[in-house]
Amino acid sequence: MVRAETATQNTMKVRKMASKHIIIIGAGAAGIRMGIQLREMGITSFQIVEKDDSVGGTWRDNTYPGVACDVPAQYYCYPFAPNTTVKNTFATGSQLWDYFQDIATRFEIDGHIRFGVEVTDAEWVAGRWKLTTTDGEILHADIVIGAVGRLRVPHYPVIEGLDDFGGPVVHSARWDKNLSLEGKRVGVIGNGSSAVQIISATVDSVGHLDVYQRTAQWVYPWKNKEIDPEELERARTSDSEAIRAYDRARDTFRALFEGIAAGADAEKRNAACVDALNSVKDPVLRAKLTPDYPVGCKRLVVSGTFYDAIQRPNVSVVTERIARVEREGIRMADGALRPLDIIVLATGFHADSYLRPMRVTGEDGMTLDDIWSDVFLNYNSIALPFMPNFFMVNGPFSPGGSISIIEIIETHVNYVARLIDRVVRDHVEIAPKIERSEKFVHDARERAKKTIWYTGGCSSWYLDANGVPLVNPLTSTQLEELMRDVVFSDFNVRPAQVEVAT
Ligand code: NA7
Repeated sequence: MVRAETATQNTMKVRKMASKHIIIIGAGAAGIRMGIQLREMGITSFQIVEKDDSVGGTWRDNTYPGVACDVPAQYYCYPFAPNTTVKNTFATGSQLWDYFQDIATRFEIDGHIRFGVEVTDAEWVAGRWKLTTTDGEILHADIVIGAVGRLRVPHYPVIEGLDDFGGPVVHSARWDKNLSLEGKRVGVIGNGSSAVQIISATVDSVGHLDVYQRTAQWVYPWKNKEIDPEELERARTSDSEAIRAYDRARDTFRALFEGIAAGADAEKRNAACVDALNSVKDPVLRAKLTPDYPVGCKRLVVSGTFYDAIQRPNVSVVTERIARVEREGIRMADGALRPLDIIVLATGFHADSYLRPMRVTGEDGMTLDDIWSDVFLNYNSIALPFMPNFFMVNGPFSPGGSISIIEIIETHVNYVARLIDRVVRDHVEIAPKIERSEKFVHDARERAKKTIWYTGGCSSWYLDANGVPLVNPLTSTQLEELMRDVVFSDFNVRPAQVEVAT
């Protein structure tokens, strides 16, 4: 096993840490990674509270047919714990769920987790955080880390009559494992990454598939190939080979997608998408599937199977506007009724939820809603003004879309670890200065306005209510650069109000 690199190797420096209690909210990829980091720092006085009954976050929640990660498996893993078990380019959702469960056990995180504990409120009271759970339990912590994930809260479309439908209605992120699509007339609303995976995985077994497409999507045709078994074996038996495999997969991914936001290196990427689209033989269908915005404006869908699936005779791409849902099916704006047995809502997530619906109240009674009423004020996506000793992983203006989320988590966790080190070592309270937070947000927004996400003229989950990206168009190298050094002068640092327990 490759050892985790940590920001704080010197355990002498952190001798007071046992006296600080830390609560991490969420046992997904970010929460587990934060726990590993704390243990590496010699901190064991932490607890991870998880609302559900197992670890794994998004890979526990998303169990729809065909669910897979479209970042190569050899790269979508912690760099110190390479995934050497997945045999194909892309891991399935359940393989990733297994991976994170295994990590939690191997790195002795399991014992720190309390399952079935959902935090509704976090309040800063006299120098400590007071957390309230859905059960009314009160928890106290000196430091809190929100590791709640990003695409977490499902977006349910507002469509008249949806509740009146005679059959099952299921959201892609809340799949019913007992639901069989075999031989059924299935309507999939949406055609993003989740829908495309569902369509490819179910086209052979459903009776008929209606794909209700509001906006055509670009699809990058990356085939899910088997990894050379000899290469896999080498990675399994040698740490250095495993790291090499990780590096190769990372470099391939970066070369393909890292330039998307800036519109860089677009020629090959665009040509691959256009070629894939041109594999659609029927000109009418091809026209329906042709986007009217540039490649990369929306999060690029990755699929080596979609165009084959969508051309099957039992699939209809429906572009007419949905008027309402009725007991028998979906009524279109042109008056036609499309009879259905099952409706699948592959309609995405509220990508701007972040910590919410949890309520957070910091100094001077300032709430999360107060500081996020205009823009999502925060510092480096990991800290919030007015919220001392409260940190986030993957907060607003984190990069995304064309970087592996695991790599972002790695960088954020290392940064947060250095703040925690300071809090514990010097027994202080620490929160970012308002003006430095404003500068971070201003810079991120201005940078984002130069990207294809903004200039491309499409709508997507990248954008806030004003149409400005909430996603930071940083490459992984730029993110590392931004977060290499903790600039403590950007923070208000003052002695802790609470005595150090000895
Ligand atoms: P996405 O990418 O947000 O896609 C949601 C899809 O649902 C998209 O095609 C939307 O159309 C469609 N949608 C949403 N609301 C409606 C309504 N009311 N009517 C019709 N169609 C609707 O979510 P995914 O779950 O596929 O993927 C999320 C991310 O997960 C993905 O980007 C990867 O990073 C992994 P629209 O394009 O808005 O017209």
